[in-house]
Amino acid sequence: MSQHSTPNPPSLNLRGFEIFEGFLDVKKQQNLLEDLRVVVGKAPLFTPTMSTGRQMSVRMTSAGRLGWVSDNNGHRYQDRHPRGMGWPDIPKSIMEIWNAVGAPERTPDCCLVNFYDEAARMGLHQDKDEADFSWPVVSVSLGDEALFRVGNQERGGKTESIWLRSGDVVVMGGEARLKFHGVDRINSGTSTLLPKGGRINLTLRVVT
Ligand SMILES: O=C(O)CCC(=O)C(=O)O
Ligand SMILES: [Mn+2]
Repeated sequence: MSQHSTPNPPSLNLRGFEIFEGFLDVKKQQNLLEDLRVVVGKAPLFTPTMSTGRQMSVRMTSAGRLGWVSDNNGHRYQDRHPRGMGWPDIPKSIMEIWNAVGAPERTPDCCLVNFYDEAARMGLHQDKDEADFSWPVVSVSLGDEALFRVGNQERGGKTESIWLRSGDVVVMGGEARLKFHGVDRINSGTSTLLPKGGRINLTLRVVT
């Protein structure tokens, strides 16, 4: 297929996290945003609750066969939005990213869509709700830049951080797949992609 013939641009490696800076040009970012508006129109953003009972500061929704939810019953993937509708299909524009840097031989089950306003953050965590950690998670950043922190396979120890900007793509695979990661903060006003500011992060995941 044609997507295999295009070599990927050079990437940075931070503890196994493969970072493709500027992977998406502005036109592609705008197209993605248009496709995401359709997704959010069908499956509105909601505020998840953590197992501690506290609300998360990010709002989220999903596309794909399965979506990630977190409420008083814990966190899991399920085939319905909390309001009962099915999740919309993963847009082609997003699948192209997966096929270029992820694992084109397998279709991801979920595209988690996180929206960060200027006060939102995401604590250090591992992505462990999936059945097979040999598949990578592919992350796409849009909008304001975010301080992305990466740690180790176990909680604790030294961490390092890097600013992720609009159009950057991160592949969390191999030794990075189970490493702790999170978002310390958003640097608001650093991108004009989203008219009202903020940041969108997409993560593509093979779940089953
Ligand atoms: O927003 C990000 O860059 C990371 C998001 C993330 O780790 C997650 O949704 O599990
Ligand atoms: Mn994660």
